[in-house]
Amino acid sequence: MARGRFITLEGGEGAGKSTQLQTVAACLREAGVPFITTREPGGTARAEAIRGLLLSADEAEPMAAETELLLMFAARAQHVRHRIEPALEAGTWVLCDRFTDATRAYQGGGRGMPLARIDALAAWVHGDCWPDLTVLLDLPVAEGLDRAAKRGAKDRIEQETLDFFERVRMAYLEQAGASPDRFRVVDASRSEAAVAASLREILRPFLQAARTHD
Ligand code: T5A
Repeated sequence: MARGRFITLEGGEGAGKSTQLQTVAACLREAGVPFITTREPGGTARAEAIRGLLLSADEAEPMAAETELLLMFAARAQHVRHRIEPALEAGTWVLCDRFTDATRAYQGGGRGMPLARIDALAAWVHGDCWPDLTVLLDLPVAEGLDRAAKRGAKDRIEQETLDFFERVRMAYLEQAGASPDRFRVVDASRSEAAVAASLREILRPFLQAARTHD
């Protein structure tokens, strides 16, 4: 049986990942591809519990950058072992809201943790289980934060500074530039419909190539 394909959506706060995950899901459904949707941090019961730790603010004991990085990978280890790998092995496609590229952008670019350390953790936790396709929804930081703010209270990471999110954006764009075969960058400042149309354009040849290779 052919291994499933692994697709991730990435981007800064409020970029529209959750919204556009539905577009990708609709494309896969129309193509008759078996798939699951999931997210990081999270995706399994234990990983969702770790997400709770990561996103809740506690001013009495601020989270150390090292703790944050290790918790991201602790959640990812559960997710990869119990959800992502079993699905891919069963021929099911995995559509995931964020993965290790987010760690490179947020903990690497945003927090300034050494990329070599992040890459070593990634190699340990998920080996060569990297996405086959990553769509980066890119938009100016202020626009994304405005959109996210309309949704309500900010979580711990959303309380970061504008500079932090500018570094995250730059780190994402650098990663996309360094891996052009895997990344597609989409201008996410346009309407939901325009962004959805771009995603459909990206997925058409990807689905065709997957059919040819299987
Ligand atoms: N994190 C995560 C790390 O630091 N390291 C890691 O390794 C990982 C995996 C997770 C947090 O953890 C951090 C990153 C995050 O800070 P999250 O919930 O996954 O949190 O991520 P968020 O970015 O916070 O998710 P958001 O829900 O804020 O962003 P989305 O999913 O990109 O945006 P979405 O689709 O919910 O849209 C936000 C709002 O904008 C509207 C939507 O209707 C919604 O109201 N919208 C648009 N408005 C106008 N035009 C468009 N084109 C729009 N598209 C959506």
